[in-house]
Amino acid sequence: MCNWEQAWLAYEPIENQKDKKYFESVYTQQNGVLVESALREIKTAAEKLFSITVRRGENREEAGLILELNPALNLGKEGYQITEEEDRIYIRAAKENGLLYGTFRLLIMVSSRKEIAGISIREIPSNPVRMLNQWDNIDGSIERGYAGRSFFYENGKVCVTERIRDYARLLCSVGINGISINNVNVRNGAEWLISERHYKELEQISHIFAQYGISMYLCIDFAAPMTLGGLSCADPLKEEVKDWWEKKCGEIFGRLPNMGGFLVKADSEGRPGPFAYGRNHADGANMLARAVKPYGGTIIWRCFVYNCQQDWRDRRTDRACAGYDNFMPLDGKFDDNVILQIKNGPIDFQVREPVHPLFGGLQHTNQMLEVQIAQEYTGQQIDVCYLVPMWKEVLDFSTGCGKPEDTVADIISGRTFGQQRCGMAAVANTGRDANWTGHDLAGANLYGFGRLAFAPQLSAEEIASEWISLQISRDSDVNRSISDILLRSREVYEKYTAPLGIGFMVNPAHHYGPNPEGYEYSKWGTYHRADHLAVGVDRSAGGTGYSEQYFEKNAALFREKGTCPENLLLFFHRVPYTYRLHSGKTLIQHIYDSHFEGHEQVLQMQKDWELLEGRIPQHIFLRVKERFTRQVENSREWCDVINSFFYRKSMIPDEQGREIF
Ligand code: GCW
Repeated sequence: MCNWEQAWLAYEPIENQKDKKYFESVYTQQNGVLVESALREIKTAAEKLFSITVRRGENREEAGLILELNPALNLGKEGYQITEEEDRIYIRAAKENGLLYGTFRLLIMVSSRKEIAGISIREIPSNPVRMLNQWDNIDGSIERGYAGRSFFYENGKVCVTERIRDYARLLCSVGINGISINNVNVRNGAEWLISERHYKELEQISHIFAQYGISMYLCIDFAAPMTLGGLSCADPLKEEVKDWWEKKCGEIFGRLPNMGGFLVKADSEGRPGPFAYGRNHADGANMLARAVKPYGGTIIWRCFVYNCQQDWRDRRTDRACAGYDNFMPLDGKFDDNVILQIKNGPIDFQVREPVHPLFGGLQHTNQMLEVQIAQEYTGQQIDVCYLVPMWKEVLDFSTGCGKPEDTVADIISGRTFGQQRCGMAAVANTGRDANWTGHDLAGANLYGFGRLAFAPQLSAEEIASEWISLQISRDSDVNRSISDILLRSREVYEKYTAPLGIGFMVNPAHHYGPNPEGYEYSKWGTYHRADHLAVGVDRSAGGTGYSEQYFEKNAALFREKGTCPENLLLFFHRVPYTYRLHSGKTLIQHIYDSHFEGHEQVLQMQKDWELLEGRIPQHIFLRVKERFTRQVENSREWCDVINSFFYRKSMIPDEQGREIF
């Protein structure tokens, strides 16, 4: 018995056996590793769903399910088509990758009780790269991990376990095709992952992922030529450094044949990078890109670059501006096998931020959107916070970059500027907990990320409901109740935490719970500058100028208080407490009201959950119930601390006379 669950691939038995006929016998002429994985999955699923043993048929006439390659269908490498013809289901694709995705899609449809009789669907992924970033450390801890320790590492060693295969199945089933398996902060021994010490285990892991069409990436230490190679510098323009990386890459790609390339955090939060040698990010990234090029490798270079040694007294430097300032001048200077990975917002995965202005800004550079499934600033998998609606807002944002297809979804898919290497990446939320994600409902975020990266047009509702029926219950009333909780959860979280886009106000370091001045007098560049009259930083044209990094269409909205979307008001402006919002309420009254409301809505979600007892598996019921107890406490704390903080600053009483401390 393994000590982890199967999440959305549980394949709970189906009472209605009408689809059983398709699965009694399967026929395919293909026999590559991906089709072997598809056949194994069909066997596992049919056994659990229908209690039958699937036969691999000798001829297509007797089969209910047929997997065939058909390059003429223009489905690309990963697209597929599923149709029913004369009582048989056909999965067709141009490549085995598509057959595997089509197989998972079909199994998920059956398992979530969707109608498959008469099925006719055709899907091609919107984003070429759909990737997870593990922030797992080699000692077995996980940076911003909220679901137990790593299942990739333990005490400095790489672990090869069956759990990794199940992880690969889960990821593949939602269309993920890349994974970086170590933290972007490469330290405490992780530098040595690219050495003989770990190749044997890494090769086994990369082999497992290869069976599911998932390329493996490693995060590297930019200073590796020094740390590992004993050179005196890591200057990307020095011959000996280039030679070192060239040799190293020959070794790595020779030993790990399923390598996609490297993910690099450089000159960011203390990580080494090209700046030390007076070089820029393009110099650094291109040097590595040339070293991996002979093997078809890609360098994914993060844009999370800012001065984390700021002086809080300095009112001119604005962390929000840093990403754009650092990378815009380099547009067009990166090699073809470099992808810039850009966080969804300019600061850092807050519950509400504007979309990063590099989207649309960069027009001659491969780029990828980075989101965080791990809920570092959105409840840490203790508080429920369904993130798909937030990611959809980002994807749907129209950048105004002057092209007809100008949303973030268009740009990162390559439609807008014709890139081939682009897509979506996400910081994973998984660990050794039995349910993988700590909070059971956080499973919806992992599932949702994959689905959305493959098919961004799906709605948050559809994804939630599909996931609930796979992982919790197929009962439609239960589904509706849990969907309701998920769909309001982000708004509720936003209400009881930092108001109107101001961000942070969290406890330093671990980032859970309120601390309005936790980052106010520190070096991290995240200030709200609240005094007795007003709060917020003026980021408009007359302030730090951040609003001017957007194209005029958006800059025009953001730069004025009156047109700025209100949920971002305090991100862009310094606003007096007595300022009237569109609702007619003053800012201070809005803060009080939304915080009380947020906490009350958590109590309501808790009640709604308690009504599910007996209608869903008891272990899931109890685990989530325990999380709600903690969320209630957390939301109370946030509500009281934030309201008291603003009351004490402003001395303006609550119109409703509620207790504020
Ligand atoms: O917000 C910060 C996190 C760090 C993280 C960093 C990053 C991996 O608090 O833990 O480091 O973002 O994205 O690099």
